[in-house]
Amino acid sequence: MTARKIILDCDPGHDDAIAMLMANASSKIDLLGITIVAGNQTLAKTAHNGLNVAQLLDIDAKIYPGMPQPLVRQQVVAGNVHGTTGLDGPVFPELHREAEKLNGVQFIIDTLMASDGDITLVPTGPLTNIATAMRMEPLIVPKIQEIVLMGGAYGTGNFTPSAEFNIFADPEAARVVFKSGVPIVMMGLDLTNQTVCTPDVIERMEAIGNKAGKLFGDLMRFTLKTQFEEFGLEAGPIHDATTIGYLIDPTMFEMQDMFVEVDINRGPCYGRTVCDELNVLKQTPNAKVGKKIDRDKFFDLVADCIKTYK
Ligand SMILES: [Ca+2]
Repeated sequence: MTARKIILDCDPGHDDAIAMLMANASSKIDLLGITIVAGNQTLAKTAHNGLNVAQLLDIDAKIYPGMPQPLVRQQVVAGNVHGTTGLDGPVFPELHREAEKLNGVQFIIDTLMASDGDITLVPTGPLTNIATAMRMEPLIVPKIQEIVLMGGAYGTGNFTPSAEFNIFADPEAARVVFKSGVPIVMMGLDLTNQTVCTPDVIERMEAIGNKAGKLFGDLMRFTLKTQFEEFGLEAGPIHDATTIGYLIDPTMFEMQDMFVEVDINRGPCYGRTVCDELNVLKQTPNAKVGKKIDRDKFFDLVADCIKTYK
């Protein structure tokens, strides 16, 4: 089997960092580049965090910062979950790695246009970079093999009662992406909240005894605290890493085809992914929506990825 070519588009972010770790580790994934978007924190901070993680884990893929602001709405960040740096918890050595000069949006366009239609986009932050790329160069749309994203929910949101953070942070961009016609895999909160990383999981990963295991522990020990304080969750889910898990082993997941639309009305449902779970609208589905994940297999996979590091 040839490795799946991907561009990871992220806003690191604790769970983004685990997605980077796994994407770099797996022989089933060919990580072509990492584009960064504003989201959990400002672009300056998410880019800095991405570089820190890449340097610590010796990730060869280049880092391309993209859009610093959402398309239309005023910027919101998730300091409540990820802290003031956007990646509170780990202490990183002095940063020597530098970001690329080429804008992340242009990297996405150039890479897709030069491709044979065999590249998957993996967004784990707001969809600003992806929507901007689609608007700047519509010819990329049929070139995208699939978009495997973390965002949204068919049940309850986590930033408003209706909306999940990534979608709420740029609902207009999300609407562009969901209407693009590109096949979408949506890992929403309904699925990702099943990946709660309890203390026994943290101890298991740390016991692997390498820098990746230590990073995992430093990250997830911080989110243990914030997830309990903010959401009453027993520990932090690793939302974003489910996208990489799906690309490595889709058999761990139970999915359902649904028609999904993003609400951009400025009412209480702003940023909601309206998912037609019962197919009452009789529309052609535009997304495979995650419903269940085999948590044990998922954490076995995370451990396997961590073990590939020195
Ligand atoms: Ca993220």
